[in-house]
Amino acid sequence: LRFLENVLQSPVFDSGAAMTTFLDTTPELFNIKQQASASTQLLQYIGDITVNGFPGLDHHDQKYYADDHYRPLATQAKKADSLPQLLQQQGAQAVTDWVKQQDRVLLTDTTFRDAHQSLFATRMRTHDMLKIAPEMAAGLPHLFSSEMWGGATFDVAYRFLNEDPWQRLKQLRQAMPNTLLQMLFRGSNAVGYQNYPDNVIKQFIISAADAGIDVFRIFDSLNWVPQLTHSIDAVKQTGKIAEGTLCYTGDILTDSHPQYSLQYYVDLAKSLVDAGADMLAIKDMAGLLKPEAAYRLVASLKDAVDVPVHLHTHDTTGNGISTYLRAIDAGVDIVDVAQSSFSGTTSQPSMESLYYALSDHARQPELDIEAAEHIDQYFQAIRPYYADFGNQITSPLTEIYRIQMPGGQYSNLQQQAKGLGITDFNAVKKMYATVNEMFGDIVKVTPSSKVVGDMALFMVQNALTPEQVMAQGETIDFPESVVAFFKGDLGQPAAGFPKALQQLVLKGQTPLIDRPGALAPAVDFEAIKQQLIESGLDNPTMEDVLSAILYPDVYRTYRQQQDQFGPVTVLDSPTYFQGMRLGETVQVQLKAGQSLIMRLDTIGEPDAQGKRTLYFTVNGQKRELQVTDAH
Ligand code: 3PY
Ligand code: ZN
Repeated sequence: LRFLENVLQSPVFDSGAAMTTFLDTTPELFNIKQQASASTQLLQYIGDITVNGFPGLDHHDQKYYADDHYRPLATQAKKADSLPQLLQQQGAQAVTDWVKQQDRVLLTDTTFRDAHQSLFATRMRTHDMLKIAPEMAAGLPHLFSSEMWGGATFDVAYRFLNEDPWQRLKQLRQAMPNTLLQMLFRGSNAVGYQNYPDNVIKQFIISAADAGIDVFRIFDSLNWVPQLTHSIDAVKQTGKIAEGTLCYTGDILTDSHPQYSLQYYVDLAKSLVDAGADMLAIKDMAGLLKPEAAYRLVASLKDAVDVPVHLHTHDTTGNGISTYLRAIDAGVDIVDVAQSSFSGTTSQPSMESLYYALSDHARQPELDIEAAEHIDQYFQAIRPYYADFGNQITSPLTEIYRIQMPGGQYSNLQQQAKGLGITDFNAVKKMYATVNEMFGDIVKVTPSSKVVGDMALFMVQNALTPEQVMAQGETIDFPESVVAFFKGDLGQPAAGFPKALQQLVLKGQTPLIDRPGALAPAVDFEAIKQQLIESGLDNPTMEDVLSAILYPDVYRTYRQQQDQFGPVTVLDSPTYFQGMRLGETVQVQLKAGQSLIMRLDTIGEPDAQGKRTLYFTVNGQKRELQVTDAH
């Protein structure tokens, strides 16, 4: 055993130099080789981040994080009598019947999905979720669901966190057996930004359901029902819960947006229920739904349809809790909240605040408030790890009532503007509202919101007014996303396309009037699988195939990074995002019973090629590696 330990820790062994004959004669040690090289890969990753900083962040001295003193409560997730079991044993209708019988309002916790998507560019790592998930499952047994997957979490996991999102889903499924797991599904775009053929959408739903999703919140970025029905159908075939979504835009309290009247939403709700939706969601992605509007909308929907109504808002405009209180008076069944430390502004309202706002109210949610507050202490402790990804919004932005920009888009667009050298973000915001009018007042949510944002940036950058666009449009080379939108690639807006602008943008191309997903040829999954095998992946799963279809480049880069950096998901977040400081010791658990204790001893000066040598001690053995200093 000692011999093996020595072999494992030997830098010669680890470098691979002594590997070939050793492994030829002892193939059963192959797993040990993987373990040994994992330490090299991790050191390489840590070395690179230590010297060069995390991609996209300013490189600064590593921060110190206070010891959080957070100690998880001893917990045991309740396995029986919970909603996942009800769903599994009796089906979706049994769950929705149960929801309708509840007098108290139910809660969905968005902390693992929308909250960090909207506050910290979707960067929360699975490592930080898994540490608290069992306590959430046990301490919050009355939740309707945890929204923990979908939206932007899928590509960000691969792109920036070196994580497999499917793995996250399976790990959380295991950690939260008594909680319904919910995802945000872009009806015809799945978790991507473009339309995909029907067989891809259907297979994605099947694979997500198999991996653990119970509730699919399905929306279309133009509220175009034909793009929702196919996904609703696919979810129903899996036996899971299909939540059909109305994206809320305009203002039903005024006649300033005549196409988005109360009647429009009621008609939309009826169409979604007719299409088979088990529940309805009102998705107020920008925080436009004012308290009185919430009351009228929820009351009208409850009159018009017989399925539970689930309300989602963002607190961007500052009135989230008031909106929920009025919706709760009108009979809304479920509302979306986040743990306090990840709530407010562009995120959802706070779970704990809502609980107290409903003190002495007949519909106060069933919640162990002290358990919730204890859980929130954990999120308080990890929030600083993500501060560098924050959107700098610290207070309500009431101008959003006019600009109508979704919570998750604000900071993205700010970054895009900066990247283009546009310093006056107020001009971009104003133009965003102008472009919305030029486009015929459309629903703005991923991906339609990106089209409006791209056009606003384009017009500000080129100092174009709407009049100039209309006068000079034939010679203007419009952004790609704008051309795709006017071609009908995202579907059809409620009031159709403004014809004159459409002609200028399309320059003779014929627009689609049918559903793009139905027209696109089916993807050959077997052929993609073969390509993955040829690219060196052993036994690709259907999940690998889907990821390769949705995000070919991102997925390829992820796999290259995996080969280079190995299992970085085992690192704690401060180490993952900022590397190590001199003299620091970090311990990681590679798997049960297998730890690495790593200390960074010295960082050498760059040589003539800009390479620095870093000296570590790993499990008592000296190690060194070279990192190119990119500065
Ligand atoms: C997403 O599509 O990711 C959203 O959160 C839209 O609001
Ligand atoms: Zn949202």
